[in-house]
Amino acid sequence: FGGYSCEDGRDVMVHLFEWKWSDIASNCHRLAQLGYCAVQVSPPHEHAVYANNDPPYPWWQRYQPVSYIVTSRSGDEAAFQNMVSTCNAAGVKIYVDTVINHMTAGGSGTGSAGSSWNGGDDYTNIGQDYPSVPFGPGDFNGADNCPSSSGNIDDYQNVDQVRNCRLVGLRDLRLGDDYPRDMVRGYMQKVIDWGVAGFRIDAAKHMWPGDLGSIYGGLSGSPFIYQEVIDQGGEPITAGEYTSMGRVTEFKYGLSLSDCVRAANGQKLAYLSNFGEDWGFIGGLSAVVFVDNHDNQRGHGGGGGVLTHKEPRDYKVANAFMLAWPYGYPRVMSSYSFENADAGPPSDGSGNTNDVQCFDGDWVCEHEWRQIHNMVGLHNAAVGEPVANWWDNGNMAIAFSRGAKAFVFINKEEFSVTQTFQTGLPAGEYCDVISCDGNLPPCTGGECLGSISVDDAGTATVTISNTDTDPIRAYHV
Ligand code: LAG
Ligand code: CA
Repeated sequence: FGGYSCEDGRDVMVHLFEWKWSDIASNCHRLAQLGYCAVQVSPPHEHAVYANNDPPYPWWQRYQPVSYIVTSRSGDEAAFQNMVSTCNAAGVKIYVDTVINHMTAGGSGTGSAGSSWNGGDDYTNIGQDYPSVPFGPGDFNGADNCPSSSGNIDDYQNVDQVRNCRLVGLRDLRLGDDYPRDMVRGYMQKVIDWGVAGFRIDAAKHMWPGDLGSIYGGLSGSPFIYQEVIDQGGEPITAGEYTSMGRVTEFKYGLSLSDCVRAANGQKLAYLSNFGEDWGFIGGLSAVVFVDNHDNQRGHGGGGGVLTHKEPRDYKVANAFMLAWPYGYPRVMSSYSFENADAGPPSDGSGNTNDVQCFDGDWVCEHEWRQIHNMVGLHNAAVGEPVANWWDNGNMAIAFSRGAKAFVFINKEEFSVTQTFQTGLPAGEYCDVISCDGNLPPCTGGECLGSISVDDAGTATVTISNTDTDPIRAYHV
């Protein structure tokens, strides 16, 4: 399940967080043009609806399943199927965010498809009822296998608690049993049969690897699987326990990269010369990497310390490095703006999500920033090429090539840096894709800084001032 197959020349996924299916469908041709391989979509299953929360309709209600009916805030089953077929026709894969560790919190209500739900008792498995699956009390982990007195996960050093007790009170499915496994497998197979290409497995750390292996093993259609395991060190459960079954999110990557870009916690850009396994990360061919995700950009899910769109200059540097560097399968985040960390997507007063309008002040659309999507182009042009011609000034200025296909220079010093580099590139003229719209002359658009000439020896002289809007230059064949 670790392999992903992209259309030729595309090798990056984008997370269109909280987008409606209709908006994704109408954007898929554009995403293909920008070089994206796949879209991670928000959870499509029926979810709890918290109209009376403050703020109402929080984003995290979608991480509380009510049933596996595909009707959510992003749209109904017909809209979902239309998105999948439209994107497949454009050569863009759909990856589903798959919430199978748990159902809702306590309380009761009506889900996004109109199903009733009841989270039952807070300490025991009395009263749990999800009739549209259906799940009842016997389908949840409980006092027999969850060793905490509250029924919740109180101690992340205790593996049985982490996997059998309730994550922030969410009713924890008994995935050691056949029936709950069959239900979640049925959901996954249903969307595979509609054309879905892969799954992000939410909260994988909270499920036993053997149970997940059993669920995946019953699927037909060879989906791509990547598992969310928040392993930032210091806990008994590690990302490596899951790599034999699929890829795994490498949470150390975005945190470490953000530190290097900010010169925080004793880090610096020069240290990135061996970024990857040497830093204690899982193998690059097992990793999904990202600067930030929907959780940690707002302080959830091991959050804090990562760069986000709220610090655009450094964020572009971090994304440029990620997309230029050959480690892991990169995921670009696409956000909406928020002040309150719980706030749902831009919507009307009844919680109906607005149509996406990039750059309208609500939808941030990082994946449409020239500096980011042009680096997706560089990433795709350099696939398979090793890092070469590494240069650094011992501190906050670095440069490297990807074989003879691409060359990148970053200067986060407080002063201008001019350097004659071995670029690795064939002789010729190249546009800077950070500031220009294309990679070949005539160099136009954006804030285009013009072309560089690479001579017959492969060298070129490049300057980045500390006052440049973006302290990055990037060139590729
Ligand atoms: C994940 N990965 O393991 C998701 O990436 C993450 O976004 C999910 O949590 C989590 N696992 C469960 O699927 C999110 C929010 C939580 C939220 C939860 C359920 O980060 O804050 O909890 O979804 O909606 C919310 C409240 C909690 C409350 C809980 C139960 O924020 O305060 O205890 O609901 O009522
Ligand atoms: Ca669990």
